[in-house]
Amino acid sequence: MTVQTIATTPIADQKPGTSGLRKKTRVFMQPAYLQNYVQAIFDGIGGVAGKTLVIGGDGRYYNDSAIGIILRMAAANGVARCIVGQHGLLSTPAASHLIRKRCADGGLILSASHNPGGVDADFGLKYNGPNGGPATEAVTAQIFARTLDIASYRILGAEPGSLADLGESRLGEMAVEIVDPVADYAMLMEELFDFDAISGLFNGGFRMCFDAMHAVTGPYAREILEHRLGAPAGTVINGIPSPDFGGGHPDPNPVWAKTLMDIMHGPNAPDFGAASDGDGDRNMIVGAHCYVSPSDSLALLTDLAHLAPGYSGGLAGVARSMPTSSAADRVAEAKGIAHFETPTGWKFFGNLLDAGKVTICGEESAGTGSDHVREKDGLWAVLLWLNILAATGKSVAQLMAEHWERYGRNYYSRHDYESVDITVANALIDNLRTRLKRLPGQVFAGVTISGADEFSYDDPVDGSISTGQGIRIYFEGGGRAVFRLSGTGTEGATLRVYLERLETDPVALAQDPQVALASIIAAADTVAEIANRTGRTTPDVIT
Ligand code: G16
Repeated sequence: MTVQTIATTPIADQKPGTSGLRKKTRVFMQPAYLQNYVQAIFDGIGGVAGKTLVIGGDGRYYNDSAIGIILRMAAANGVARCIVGQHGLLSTPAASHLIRKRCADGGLILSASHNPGGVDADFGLKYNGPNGGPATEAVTAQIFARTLDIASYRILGAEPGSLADLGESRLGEMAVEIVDPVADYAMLMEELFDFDAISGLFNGGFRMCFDAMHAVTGPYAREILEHRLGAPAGTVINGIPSPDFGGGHPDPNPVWAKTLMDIMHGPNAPDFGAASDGDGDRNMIVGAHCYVSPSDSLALLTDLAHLAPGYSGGLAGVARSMPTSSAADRVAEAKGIAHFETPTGWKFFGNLLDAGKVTICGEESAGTGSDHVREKDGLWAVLLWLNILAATGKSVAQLMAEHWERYGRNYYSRHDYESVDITVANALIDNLRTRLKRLPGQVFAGVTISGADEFSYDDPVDGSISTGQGIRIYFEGGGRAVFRLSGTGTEGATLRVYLERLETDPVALAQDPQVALASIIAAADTVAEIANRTGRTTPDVIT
């Protein structure tokens, strides 16, 4: 079997975003596009000769073909072993777990997460390091630098075997091990949670609906919820992964998971609802007639995680991304544990988790996870909620009402303006940036600004500094608006506006967040000149 060295030239747009490289599928399918990026990863991490890599993806269109190319390139670059999920499937948290469990040197995860799949939709690839977590900023920078001076890539002149057959085969000198994508992950969940107590819930008639959104979590949720925990068949809906996610948008939020929201707000609603995204790392939690925002979910899990066996010793600390509400901070303060505020991107939690400074992390973008892996983990969050529901015997609505009574409620919402012209979006952010110092004291839509800055993060573990991580505007009365551009989109720019206000008045804890935040929303729109600059008067997505 011959190793071919193919001459190539740099491709300009291969700068990774918040979580790896995400582009239109047809862009990835262009000659040499994937190959250049894979070779840049291999070179950027210092070569892969003799190493073990975990490979898998969310099953979207082009997943199998891309894995075939990656395997041939891994073999040609001297990789000793590739551990691959059967049919090319691995959820992101399961891949993170496999890297850690098998002491692999890293992994390649093929996913564009919550973005739609299909030949005319999105594709993505990210590299995770030996700790199982997304590449740090430093490693990402090395990979990107390599994309800019790449001159050739190496590929084996032979096709790999079927991804369907469990077991080991060889591709050139390299071992290819096809593994059950679910088994190890399910075992880990059994170690962390009280499966007997959760089974007891289901045996007692507790009803749940889990929407796998035609994505990778389907097989995991069916095995764990229906087979191991005894939830009735049909508890998992949309449970078979499809290359275009059933034509849907596998983003677990009230807009894209509307089917589930309708079920949970309809007559005879189940006790508990949940959804996960394309690659299984995000989660949405909803009780009967009670949606739980990701920020509130993080706060509640921080408060009550000790009820699950895996966390019975308490938490070392909690970390949240800056745009996430500060609800979890108040829980941490009450418990006397550390809390950290990081930039958007799970990669920023890795050092804190590795150093044992935090046990639980979470983001407003529907991500929650713990030190059991180095990725956010959708099903983990669902199981922790189930464990808490079983341990307390309370409903989701009851738990949230009690939480808000004790800690106050951070009304929270994110407004997304999608496919905005990139120049316009950059100008909007630049304009805010240049006005930051002058904003305090100014009044917008009747609300006075009390402070404004741009978030910058000093990593307390490795001392690295990440600047330009979002514009923060604070309002008198305690409200906050954050402005940043998404790093995961593939079309134009997505402007994200994160809105928050703490309410502690016990009689004002049950409002619609859009109503409770109305003055902050108006002030944020006005100060950033959103309508004037983008021509948009309403956001495309409100969560
Ligand atoms: C990724 C990152 C998350 C981030 C989210 C949104 O999630 O892993 O840390 O919060 O993107 O990022 P942005 O606001 O830049 O679009 P995922 O689930 O897409 O991998």
